[in-house]
Amino acid sequence: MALTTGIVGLPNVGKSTLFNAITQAGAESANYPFCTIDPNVGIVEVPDHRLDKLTEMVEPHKTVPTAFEFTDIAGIVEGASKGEGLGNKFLSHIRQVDAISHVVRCFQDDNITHVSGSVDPIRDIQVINLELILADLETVEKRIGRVEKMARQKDKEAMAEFEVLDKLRTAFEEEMPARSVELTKEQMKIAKGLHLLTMKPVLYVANVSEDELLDVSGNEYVQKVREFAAGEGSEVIVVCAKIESEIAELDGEEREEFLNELGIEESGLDQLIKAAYKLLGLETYFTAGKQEVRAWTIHSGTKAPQAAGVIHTDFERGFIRAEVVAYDDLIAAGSMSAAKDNGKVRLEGKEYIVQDGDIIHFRFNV
Ligand SMILES: Nc1nc2c(ncn2[C@@H]2O[C@H](COP(=O)(O)OP(=O)(O)O)[C@@H](O)[C@H]2O)c(=O)[nH]1
Ligand SMILES: [Mg+2]
Repeated sequence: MALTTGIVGLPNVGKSTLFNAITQAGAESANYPFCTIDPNVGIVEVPDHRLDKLTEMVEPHKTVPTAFEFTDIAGIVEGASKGEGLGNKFLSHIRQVDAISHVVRCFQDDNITHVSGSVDPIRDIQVINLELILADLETVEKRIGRVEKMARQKDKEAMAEFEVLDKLRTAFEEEMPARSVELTKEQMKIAKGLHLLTMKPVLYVANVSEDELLDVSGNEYVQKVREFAAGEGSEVIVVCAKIESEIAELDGEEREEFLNELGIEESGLDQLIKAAYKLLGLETYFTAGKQEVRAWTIHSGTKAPQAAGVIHTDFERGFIRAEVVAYDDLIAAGSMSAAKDNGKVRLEGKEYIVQDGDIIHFRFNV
């Protein structure tokens, strides 16, 4: 399961700088055979302090965090959906991602040209969003062309679909994204089938200057982005792409020291990764043995056999049961055997919904 977040934004807002920080911080790709090999794709490990704690407790030979991908998607400029700039190649790239990180320029730097001549994050956001909306409008209109006639002839399915398409079209004509449209569960299913760009969840990444990172209260651009995002129910995180690329070059203690010097607790990149993980509705469970302590990614609400399937399809096919202990219970007990003695290790079956932080041992038979 390779989950991908696409980095979008106007030219010169700091996408590649941020992306380079991502690849610098880079995960060891050998651990993630399912990930794409592509110069525009960076694999990141998801920071998780629980994994460190489990490693301390179990002392395994190897510790493997869970990971997902960021893709640097260049080429969106005003008119891009109509073929300006690199044209609409970016559309197919965005279609493939699960979520969008939208980088917005909130830094002043006269040496760095802004495509529209001035820093104005809301205008920038709207330029990008409009290109995506126009692309979606085209998708919806094409589809309407197919189902409208059938809907008029009172075909039940076509009528239901037409209703959804019409709602979406109205929203797009008002320059609103698909994710802002209220749909019932059934309608959502229909809408999902259209693979719309503006249905994907968005995280706004406000790129601020070096000297503002610690205290952004004076940065009115960031305030505006926050207000805008709140209006559509999206999250904002603040980074300084330039500093991120410096942080990413360091590791271990050096990195800690540099963060301390800067007076920040967590790098913007780590915040971005965590926010994107949450945005995608993802959770983590762990396996913990002497060979390996490892984090695995699932969608929240996943049942035990499917969670096992993330490790190997055989685990899902031959699933018998899961031995589960909650993270807090295991840490409180101090060891797996103590947790067992305390009755904290449960036997769960096929219908068990895996909880974030569960440590699981799967029993299977193939
Ligand atoms: N001062 C400053 N410059 C930055 C920052 N982030 C990016 N830049 C500069 O802006 C220019 C464009 O950045 P780039 O990442 O290539 O933008 P992209 O076109 O969105 O990929 C480069 O010269 C970067 O060094 C930042 O946080 N502060
Ligand atoms: Mg770039």
